[in-house]
Amino acid sequence: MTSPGRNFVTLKIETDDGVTGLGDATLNGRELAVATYLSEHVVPLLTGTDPHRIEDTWQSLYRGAYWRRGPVTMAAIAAVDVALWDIKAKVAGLPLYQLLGGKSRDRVRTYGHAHGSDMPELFDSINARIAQGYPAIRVQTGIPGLRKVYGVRSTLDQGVLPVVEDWDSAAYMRHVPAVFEEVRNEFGPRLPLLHDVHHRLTPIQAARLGRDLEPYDLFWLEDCTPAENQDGLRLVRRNTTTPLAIGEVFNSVFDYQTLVNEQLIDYVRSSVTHFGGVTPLKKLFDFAALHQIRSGIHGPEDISPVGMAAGIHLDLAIHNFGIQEYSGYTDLTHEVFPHAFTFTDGYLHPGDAPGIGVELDEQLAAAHPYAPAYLPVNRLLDGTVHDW
Ligand code: EZ4
Ligand code: CO
Repeated sequence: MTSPGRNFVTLKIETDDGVTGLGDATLNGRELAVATYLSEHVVPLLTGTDPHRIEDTWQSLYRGAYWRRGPVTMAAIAAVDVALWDIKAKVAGLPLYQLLGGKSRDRVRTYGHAHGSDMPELFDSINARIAQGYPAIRVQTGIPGLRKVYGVRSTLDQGVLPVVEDWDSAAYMRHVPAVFEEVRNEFGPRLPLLHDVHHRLTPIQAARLGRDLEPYDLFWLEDCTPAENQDGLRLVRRNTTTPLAIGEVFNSVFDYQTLVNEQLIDYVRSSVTHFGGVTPLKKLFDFAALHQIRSGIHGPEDISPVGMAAGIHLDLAIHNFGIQEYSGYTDLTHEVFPHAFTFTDGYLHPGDAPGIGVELDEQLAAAHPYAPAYLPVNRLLDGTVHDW
């Protein structure tokens, strides 16, 4: 575990030939649970096994535990899976994307984050992202009467207890369409715009918001409602043509079954790190492709450069790539995880180093130890706990 700005959990597997592979097991706010799951329950099972049997290892960790799915289990399995793909690709002398079928495109389109408590601050933030070359931008905004721009957390917001934020869905729904109207008026029709609702609306509210945002031609509306109720998305889908993206908190293909089979969404948001690795995420993307659904891998700064790199290899290789979220990292994080992937003019490339192309500076990592940090907790204005 290391905290060069925020906490990351990294697994290193070494073969008896001396080849090493890295995997990301970071679960924001619950890091110690995954680290313990790995050290106490997974590492002893791996010692002495064949590192080339990736599918078999995945199945034995998933089925063999008896207790299936769940973010802790799947982040732990993901770390093993990615480390084994890293090893296999290094032994082959190829960048991982070559083992996934080779490149389907030359570079990987990303979107960046813009947010502001008011319009001038938001416009400055969008302009800063455009100046960095981002070809698409997620727009989040302050809501009059609420204290903070929601769904946005500062990198250094570490503390022993979660910060409490406030929320009012009605005020949000009144305000957001007007913000997008002003953003379109200022930046024109061509800039792809995204927006993250962060699971805060009911299906009927989400349907209404999607409809109200149609004139502003969003690239996607994300996590419009808590989607463990997959059936609820039927109501949203029937009532709006705004494209929908869901899945950053999902950890299994079964979380998507209705959403994909009935084509209720347009983008699947899972990351390598929280979905059990490259092996199951490739299967999800192939399943999604049957229904004209594309990828939109979750790429916040709480996925380590190891998990990010594994995702970029997939982005380059799969046919039904949509977009990759990328918010960058602190300078120190780049130093702790020296990497072959590049970010140039808003586009990522995994690089051509053998494996996934990320190393770990263990000395520097150790100099920045784990520090407890939590995501905020959200409450309605009367004090009721709400989704964050
Ligand atoms: O709040 O990853 O789309 N991106 C997001 C993220 C999440 C964090 C939670 O750990 O919603 O920024
Ligand atoms: Co999100």
